Amino acid sequence: MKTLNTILMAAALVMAPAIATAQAPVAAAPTPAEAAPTPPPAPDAALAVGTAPDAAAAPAAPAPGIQHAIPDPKLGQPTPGGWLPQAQATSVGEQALWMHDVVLMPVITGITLLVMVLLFWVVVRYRAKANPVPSRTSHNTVIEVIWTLVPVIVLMLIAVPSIKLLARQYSPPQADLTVKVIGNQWYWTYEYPDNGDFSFDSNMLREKADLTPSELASGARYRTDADGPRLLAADERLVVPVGAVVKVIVTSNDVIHSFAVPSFWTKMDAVPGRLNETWFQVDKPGVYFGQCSELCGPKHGFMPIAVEAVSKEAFAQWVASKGGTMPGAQAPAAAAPAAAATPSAATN
Ligand SMILES: [Cu+2]
Repeated sequence: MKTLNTILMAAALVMAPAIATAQAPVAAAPTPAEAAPTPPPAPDAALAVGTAPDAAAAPAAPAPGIQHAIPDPKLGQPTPGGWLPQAQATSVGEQALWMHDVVLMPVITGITLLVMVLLFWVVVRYRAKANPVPSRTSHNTVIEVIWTLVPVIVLMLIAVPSIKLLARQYSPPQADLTVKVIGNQWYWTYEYPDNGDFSFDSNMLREKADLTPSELASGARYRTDADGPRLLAADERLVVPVGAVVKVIVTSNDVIHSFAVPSFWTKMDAVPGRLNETWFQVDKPGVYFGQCSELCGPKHGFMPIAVEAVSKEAFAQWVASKGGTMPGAQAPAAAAPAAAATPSAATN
């Protein structure tokens, strides 16, 4: 299938030299309109690889892409002046945030205050001036039992919700969709093995001011507010169906990267030669941003992650526009009404 795709891709490239730039999608609209709010869907279509296995060299007519959502500044991205964890978009994230806010922070605060008060009391009460003849006490069984048992009890109380959370994070439910995430210096590659094994690269969108005049003249794409915040917007988003359990297989082509999306409470190292697994289930449609979180070279800070959760119908349409298929659908042409065929219709 991979070889076939490569052959079809090569044929398409020979026939249409205009789409030969595989990495950086060519913007369809050459006019650099200042505030074009919606990125043209054409680059998706232009990059679609041939899909029907029995189709001859002729590239299949690409399905139309989807209207990508405009990110909500309060959801799935950092807020100006914010110093608390981002609002969570997954139930695991909510559980983890509860663990942080309700269990860990109060316990840490309480212990710190108690130790501070005790220290202060000892310094004042047992200072040398007030005690010319020092006490020769060296053991107190009651106190020793208390200061051993109380920390043990506190740790055991924390362990119960902590291990529950850990187990939930690392024993995922039955997956509705598998996505393979591959880190590269310095961009991400996303593969959809359940959907005809199509794949694409996701690069950071640069600011208009950072483009050279010749890039601007050739219609190169730059970031607009509809794409997302500066340094977080990507030219291609990792699109997933809302409510579906997404299994994420994480690996790398070169050095160690890390796939991290703060609003999912998801972070998994991408290690060359190794397949790591994590999962998420987004409850709300929207665009969620993350970044590579393992120092991976000079452009480590410029390989953002943009995840878009869409309806099942929009996901099927997006998959078709990428040249993929929905599980159960026979041919890409039948992908349009494929929502019913998705196994992901189960939960939520
Ligand atoms: Cu990286």
